[in-house]
Amino acid sequence: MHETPAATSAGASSEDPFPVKGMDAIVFAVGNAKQAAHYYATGFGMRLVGYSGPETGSRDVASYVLTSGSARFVFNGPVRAGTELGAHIAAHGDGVTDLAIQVPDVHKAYKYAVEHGAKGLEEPHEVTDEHGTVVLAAIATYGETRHTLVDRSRYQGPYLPGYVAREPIVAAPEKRYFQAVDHCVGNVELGKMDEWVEFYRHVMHFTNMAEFIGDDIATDYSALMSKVVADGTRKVKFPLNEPAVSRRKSQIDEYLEFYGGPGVQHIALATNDIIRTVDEMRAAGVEFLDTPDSYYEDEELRSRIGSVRVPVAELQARKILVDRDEDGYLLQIFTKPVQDRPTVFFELIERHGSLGFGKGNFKALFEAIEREQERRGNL
Ligand code: TYF
Ligand code: FE
Repeated sequence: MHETPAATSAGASSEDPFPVKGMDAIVFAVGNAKQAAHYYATGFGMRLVGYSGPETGSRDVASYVLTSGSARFVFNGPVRAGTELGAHIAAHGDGVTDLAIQVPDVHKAYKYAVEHGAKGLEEPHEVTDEHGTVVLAAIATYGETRHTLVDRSRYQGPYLPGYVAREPIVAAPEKRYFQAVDHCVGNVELGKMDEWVEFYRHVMHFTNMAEFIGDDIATDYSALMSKVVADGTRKVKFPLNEPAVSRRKSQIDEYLEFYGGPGVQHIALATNDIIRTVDEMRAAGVEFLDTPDSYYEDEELRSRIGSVRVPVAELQARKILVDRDEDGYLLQIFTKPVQDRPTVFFELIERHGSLGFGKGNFKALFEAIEREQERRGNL
C-alpha cells in the first residue's frame, strides 16, 4: 500500500490516537489466592508486594500482588460464599480476568475506545489514598475478559488505593526469573479471530504483526489459526487464536470447552537467562512441555538456527526451543497448564533480536501440546 506524503509527515503519523505505556498487570481469578501467591513466589520467583482483603476493608475478595521486574500479577480469590468472583471461578476455573494496560491519559483512551466500538464496563474515575491518585476505566474484550486502562503516574503506593504493602512470602531468588510480560494470547471461538483482530485495530488502533498461522499451516498440523496485533511501539502484543477445522480436536477447542468460552490462553514472560530460569523453576516443581530429542538432532534445525549463545546440548537438556528469523533468534519454552483444567499456561522467552513468536517451532510445539491433550483423553 502506498502512503501519501501527508499521511507520513510528522504531524499526522507520529500522533498515535491510542498511545500505551505497557502492560500494567495481569489479573487472575483463582479459587485460593493465598496458595496461588505462594506458587508464584516459589515457582516463578515473584515477590509479594501488596495485599487487600477483609483486614483492609475488602469484604468479598482477597488480592495478592506479586511482581518480577516490570511484570505484575494480581491474584483475586473469594473469601466467602456467594460472591461474583466465586461464580466466575465456578464457570471458568482459575484464569485471567483482566489484561490491564497503562495509558498516559485514561479519559482520552476510554473515549477513543468506546467511540470505536468497545463496550465500556467502567467509566473513567479517580481513586485516591495517602500515596496519591490513580485513574482507572475498563472496557470489555473476548469472553469475560476485560482491559482496565490505568494511569498511575501520580501514585506511589504498592498497587492501587485500598492495598497495603506486604512482605515477601519467601526470600527473593538471587536473580529474578523474568523481567517483563512479552505477550498475552487470547483464544476465541471458531471464525471469530478476524473479528477480534479488527476489534484491536479499531478500538486501540493496534496493527497486525507479520507473524500468523494461516489456513495452510493450520490444516497440516497446528489445528489453529493465529494472528498478532500490537500497539505502535510493540510494548503490548496480543496474539489471537481460533480453532481450525482439522482431523483432530483442536487444542483451542479443548481450551474453549474446559474454560467455558473465550479467554486468555498463555502469558509469555521475557527472561534474559532462560537456562537458569528453567532450571530454577523446574527445581521448584513447575512442569514444562517435553520436546523429543529428534527436534535437536534434526540437521535442518541446526543449519537454520546457526550459532546461538549456548550449545544446542544445553537447550536439549532442558527442552528449550529455538527459532531464527531475519532479525535474530529467540529461545522459548512452555509450561504445562498451571491448573487442573487444560486452560492457562505460560511461556518463557529470551529474545536476541527476533521480534517473532517462534514460527519455526509451531510444528514441534503443537505436537507436544497434542501429546498432552491425548494423555488427558481430549483428542
Ligand atoms: O504466542 C505465540 O504465538 C507462540 C506460539 O496455542 C503459540 O507462543 C501459538 C499458539 C499456541 C501456543 C503457542
Ligand atoms: Fe507465545
